[in-house]
Amino acid sequence: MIMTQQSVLNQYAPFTTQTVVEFVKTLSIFDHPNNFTVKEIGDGNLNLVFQLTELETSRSIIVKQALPYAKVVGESWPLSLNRARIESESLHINAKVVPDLVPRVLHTDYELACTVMEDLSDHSILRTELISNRHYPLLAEHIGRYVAHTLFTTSDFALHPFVKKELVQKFTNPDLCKITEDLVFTDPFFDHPTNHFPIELRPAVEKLWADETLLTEIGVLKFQFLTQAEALLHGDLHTGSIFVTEQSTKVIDPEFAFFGPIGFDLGQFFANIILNALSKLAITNQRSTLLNELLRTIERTWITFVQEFTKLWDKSNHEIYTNVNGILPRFLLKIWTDAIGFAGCEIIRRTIGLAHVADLDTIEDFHTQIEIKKRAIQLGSDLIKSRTQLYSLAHFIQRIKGALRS
Ligand code: SR1
Ligand code: MG
Repeated sequence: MIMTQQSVLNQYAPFTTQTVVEFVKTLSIFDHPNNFTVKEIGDGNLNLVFQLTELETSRSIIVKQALPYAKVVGESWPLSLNRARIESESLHINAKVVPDLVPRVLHTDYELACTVMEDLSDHSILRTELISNRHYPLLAEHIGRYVAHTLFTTSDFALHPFVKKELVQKFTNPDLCKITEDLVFTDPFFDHPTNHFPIELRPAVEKLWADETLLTEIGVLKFQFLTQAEALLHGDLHTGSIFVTEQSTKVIDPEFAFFGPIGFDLGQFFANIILNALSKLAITNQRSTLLNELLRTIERTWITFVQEFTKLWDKSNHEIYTNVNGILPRFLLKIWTDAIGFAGCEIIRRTIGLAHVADLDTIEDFHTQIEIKKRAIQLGSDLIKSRTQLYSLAHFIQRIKGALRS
């Protein structure tokens, strides 16, 4: 069916560089909405992303539009457009508690499944920066605060139970959760066609598939992810979902948002820092400085998370049990243990599953890449199985250091 420009603006169709300009002209965002340059810059797995720059002022914005399928696989993997609403509403909720750490939403159109946002092109993607050996000293404090505030304020500790349950309904996100249920918790642990890895890793991967103890623990973690509606998660907090400058951090892309176990966001963040740390084994220059900075980032993130979460617990709680002394330490231990287990799953799936990370895949020397990937698989499995014995930050860091030894 051929759509006219008008019908494109009234009912869903993927934008082109022409129709997205027509759409933006209908909004009152620009003073001179006549001359734009426009580029499609989306390099993620799921969406179209357009950058529009007004020529007179050089002011730019981003229009992100959901496609009705997973771009990384194609139309054979249909996906609901509802994720555009979820992303936009989640950004609005986040902006109430961490306005400096999320992009500003300028407009949302549910029908066209798109969100218009501030352009963050003065920032860089954290993953790319870490691969280029750059360090961001404020990152840990920013992410620790982001996670503590977004999660505490959407949990039962802060919300009236009616409000919380209404939000749980609003953020029920079956398609995107199914991606995580499959790609993070299931496919990598069975011989599934979505997996891909070099043949040289096959023996290490088959060892995982045959490890009943490991599969039991992953089953437990998967059921936690499926059932524990603790707080409104980001749901995909890897280093490609974070933009940075020296001074600023912005967490983008919460389209996977849903009510799940709090440790999941922290676990994904830790895992992606660990994957970057593993990749440093391929370099000799400045290796130990870079590794120390990355381990320190994990430590500072957790410490900030605990400090901020505790402050909120003491002052903004809505739940009588927050006044019972033993509850906070018990709950923090649960978050910690879960985070380590979820980190292990993320490390493994980013090494052998459908969606890899450039940190490992761009290691030039093939033999080194394989050796590092074997360590990633081993560390991921170890973290999942021993998470309940790694009671403290020091235990966790020691375990990571063990995998980083040359
Ligand atoms: C089919 S989507 C693959 C991955 O990309 C997203 O960013 C999520 O991490 C998902 O698992
Ligand atoms: Mg994303």
